[in-house]
Amino acid sequence: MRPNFEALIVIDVQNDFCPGGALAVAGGDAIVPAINALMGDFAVKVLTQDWHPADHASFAANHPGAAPFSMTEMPYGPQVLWPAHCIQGTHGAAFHGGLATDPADLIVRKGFRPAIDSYSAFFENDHETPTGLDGYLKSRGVTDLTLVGLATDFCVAYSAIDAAGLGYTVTVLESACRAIDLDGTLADARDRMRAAGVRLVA
Ligand code: VGL
Ligand code: ZN
Repeated sequence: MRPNFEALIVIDVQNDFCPGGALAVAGGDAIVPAINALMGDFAVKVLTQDWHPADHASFAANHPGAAPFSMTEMPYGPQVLWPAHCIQGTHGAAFHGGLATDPADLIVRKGFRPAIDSYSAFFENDHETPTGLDGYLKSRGVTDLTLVGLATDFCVAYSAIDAAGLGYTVTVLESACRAIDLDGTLADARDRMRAAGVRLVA
């Protein structure tokens, strides 16, 4: 068992990010057995859940004429317009059925404010509005994080970079992650993670 100062953060292992889902990540379901095994190793285990209202501003369908995967400008900066996904209470928003959710200490939902997307488990995309996860981890004395889940180049990378900025020692276990990889976003995210001091482990 790992020491109490280490936490496993499982990012967005939800049906919509798995094959057959609305924003499917290739091989998204293949990481589930490895994540379940890791849950047994860590004393502190947190799951995150992308959790959007149907009128969420990150959905292309809520921008007349906009194509999925096109870009728009939000008050907080550029934003990819996604196919509608992880709508609160739907099957797509539920965790993958094979994921061991019972061992989790905490489930953090994010992206529930209609006007702001939230890739990171720590801050929304305005980089200011906190989710509360930092306070939870610090109050439990956690200093070291291992991140796994979906998608490497969006929610995992944003979470890892924010975590490093908040002072955590951060490892991303890439074998237990899968990427969306829109036109080079994976290579870019790996560079940005490394530059932020995140340790990338195969
Ligand atoms: C994610 C795009 C939109 C993710 C969430 O979990 O990486 N990506 N919402
Ligand atoms: Zn989302």
